[in-house]
Amino acid sequence: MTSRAEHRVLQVGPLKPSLAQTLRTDYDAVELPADEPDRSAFLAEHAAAVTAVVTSGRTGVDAALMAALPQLGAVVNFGVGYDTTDVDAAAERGIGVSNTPDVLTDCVADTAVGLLIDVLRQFSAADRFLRAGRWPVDGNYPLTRQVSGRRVGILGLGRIGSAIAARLGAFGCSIAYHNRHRVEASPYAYVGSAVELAAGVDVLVVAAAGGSGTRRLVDADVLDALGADGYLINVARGSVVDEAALVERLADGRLAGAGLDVFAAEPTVPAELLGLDNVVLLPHVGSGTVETRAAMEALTLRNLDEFLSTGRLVTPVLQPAVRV
Ligand code: 8YV
Repeated sequence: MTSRAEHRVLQVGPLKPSLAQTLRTDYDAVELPADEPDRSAFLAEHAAAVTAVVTSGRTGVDAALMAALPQLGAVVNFGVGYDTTDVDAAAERGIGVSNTPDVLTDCVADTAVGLLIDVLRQFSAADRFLRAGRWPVDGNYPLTRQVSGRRVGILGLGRIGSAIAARLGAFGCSIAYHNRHRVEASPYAYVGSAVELAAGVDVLVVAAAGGSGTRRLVDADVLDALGADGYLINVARGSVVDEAALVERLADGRLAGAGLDVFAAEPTVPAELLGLDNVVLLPHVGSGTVETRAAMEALTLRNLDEFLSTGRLVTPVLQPAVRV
């Protein structure tokens, strides 16, 4: 057992303001400056004492920063996705990594379904049409596509993918999925590749974890298999999709539409998408409700507390090595 007094907590990257405040006041945390030369001077002063980092999926901790923190024992990540933290480097150094699973599943699944309905029924575009005064001038809004009963493919049948599938089941949608491994207890049809999955559905929903294993899993071939009547929904990470190939196909009609909460280089969104009515674009708000963000904050602090008092993590991606 260690005491809090032996620990220095480091905040890396921006965090929810109430979480950052708690870290400062209750944990005496320090914050890593974003840029050089402040960062080097800061590390010269504090690096040797840092045992725990609190960060988010937006920033993460790379191998170079881990190497600069010789006593680092845990990276506590606010968010379920941890692709910005180098977990292999953490494993080599015996550094634990935690995330915030489960508490955000419902909100992210709700977002996926909301995007799916919006893009097929064009509610956001119809809202713009009405506000622009076009209803009395142009008449009825053009017909859109039915949601209920559609064939949906889920790419990544983890917690969030399963929650999306359960919701869409209530819409009478038929569900198939592709995943790294077949999910034995799943009632849904397993398909052996992303291309095959895309070829057999009307809507492909990306719910796979980000990182090197899924980079551009949805490539030009997958998008072409989805085809001119197909829709793509992405609530996972922009890195899972070949964004340039997606933009081209949305612009020239080789894909019917897309609902996107995530992008390859957030907060930058390809300018070509902004003028298209067949896309719904959200600024990465999947987990962004008062309730869910409070639960994520509480779980982040539970992980930090557990690490500071026992050296273990509550929701580990990787437990810290036991130090003797
Ligand atoms: C957060 C997310 O917005 O949990 C995730 O992986 O992408 C979102 O819930 C993000 O991590 C906060 O930085």
